[in-house]
Formats: sequence, C-alpha cells, structure tokens
Amino acid sequence: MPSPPRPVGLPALDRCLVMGILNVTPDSFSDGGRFAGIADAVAHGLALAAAGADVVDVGGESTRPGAERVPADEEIRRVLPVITELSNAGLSSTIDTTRAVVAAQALAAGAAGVNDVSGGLADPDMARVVADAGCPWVLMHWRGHSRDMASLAAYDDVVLDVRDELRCRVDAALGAGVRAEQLILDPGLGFAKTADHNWALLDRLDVLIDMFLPVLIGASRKAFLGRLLADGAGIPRPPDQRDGATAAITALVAQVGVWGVRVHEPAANLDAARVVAAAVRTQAQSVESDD
Ligand code: PMM
Repeated sequence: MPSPPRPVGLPALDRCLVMGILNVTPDSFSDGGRFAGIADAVAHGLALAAAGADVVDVGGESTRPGAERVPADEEIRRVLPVITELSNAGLSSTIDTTRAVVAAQALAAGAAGVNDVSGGLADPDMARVVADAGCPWVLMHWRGHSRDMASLAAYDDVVLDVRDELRCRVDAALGAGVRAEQLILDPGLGFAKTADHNWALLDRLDVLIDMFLPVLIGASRKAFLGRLLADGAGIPRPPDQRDGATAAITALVAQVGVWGVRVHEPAANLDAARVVAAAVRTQAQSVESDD
C-alpha cells in the first residue's frame, strides 16, 4: 500500500511520530497551571524531548470543554518566549493555536508548524499564514469553540461526517494556496464528540487514512479513557493515571498506519510506536519472502 506524503519540515521517521504536549495555560484539563511560568514551561519542553518527543506542541489557550477564550495578546505572551527558547535549544516545536496572528509570530520565533484545532475555520487568515510559511498544518475536525462544543456533537454517521467535513477543510486549504504535503488530518477526539463517537472514529481510522494525508491522533488522558477505567463506584480514573491507556491507543493506531500521536507522556508512547514499527517491518519481510 503506498504511504501518504511525509509533512515537510517535521522529522521523517520509520515509525509513528510522538508529539509532546506543552500547555502554557492555567486551565488545561490534564496539566493546567503546572507550566504557566516560562522557565517551568521551557524545562518541561526539554523534558518532553528527553523522554522521546519528536516534536513539542506548545499551546497558550485551553481547549478543554467549556473553556473561555483568552485574548490573542495574552496567548502570544504565554507561548512566544517558550517557542523561542525551545528553538534556541534545537528542539522542533509546533504552535497549537486557532489564531493566524499567534501562528505567524510563533513561526517567526522558530516553530516548525501549526496545530490548528479548528482546521482553519476559526480564523480566515490562517491559510494565508500557513501558505506563506510553507510549513506543516494540522487540520483538526472542529465544529465550534470549547464553550459551545458539547451541544454540537450530533452526527448522522460520525466517521463519514468527520471525513466529509475534513475534506472540505482540505479543499479550502488547497484553494488558498497551501500544498497537500503541508497537511496533516486529525479527527479531533473529544471535540464535539461523545465517548462513543471517539471509539467509532478509532475503529474506522482506515476511512481517514484513505484520504492519503498523514493522520494525527490526540487521545492522551482524555475523558473517554477516564470513564473506561472508572473504579467500582463509577468514579473516572484521574487524568494523570491514564497514560497506560494512552499508550495502548498509540499501539492500536500506529498499527493501522497513523502518522503521529499527540501525548502528555512521551516515553511509553515512543516504546509503543517502536514495538509496532518492528512488528510491521517483520510482517513486510515475511510477505516479501513468501513472494
Ligand atoms: N487535543 C487538545 C488540544 N489540542 N490538537 C490536536 N491536533 N488534536 C487533539 O486531539 C488536541 C489538540 C486537548 O487536549 P490537551 O488539553 O491535553 O492539550
């Protein structure tokens, strides 16, 4: 089976890429407030890379369900010094933002790409910024800002609806002058999705992979894993105890050909990606020797 093009400007690997999450926010669902200071955030970015992250994804605005927006200048104040320092240290980073002005400044400060949870919908200028930079652009499936997204989780068929809505975003990006090899798709687990929607999307990733663009999955520590691992009284497992389940998802999705995973705790996910790559290589060799 031919593989999709590798995104320009990010490490080319023979396994699933591991993107480490660095939220420079007071209120993200799993790590909110832990890395709100610049020095702590930079230290955590370096620790993510040391633990195996191929890229560090830096975000200054929480996207947890119900979150309020922060002003653009506050978002810039949070992320810019962190991206600058990570770039100076030789790390590859992406900027997690829906705002073109934030993306432009982050790219100028050394970010290698843009992770846009709105897939270009939130800001009409984003496509131009990405086209001018020629950098990778993660187009995530999105139906509205965090404050409203729970009410937007209605689908005829979540897998086909997400595919069709992502296809529209790809067409819009290409129409605005972005090249196909810059694009990465993401179904946006948890964004206007119930737990059942997330599981259905994970079950049918072949539908997205067939779009012939790299696919990124962000399942790390999300609520559907907490609910799956609830205790006997039905209390969800807390976010920082969901890393084993996250690594299991990485193994599942790497096996079906996902390009990358976005995770809080890189080490176990890198191990999972390496195990799957070895298994896939062995399978390919045994098919060759059968021919
Ligand atoms: N999830 C979150 C934030 N950014 N970006 C992409 N591409 N995919 C995701 O699933 C995603 C994202 C929310 O999780 P966080 O608060 O742990 O960052």
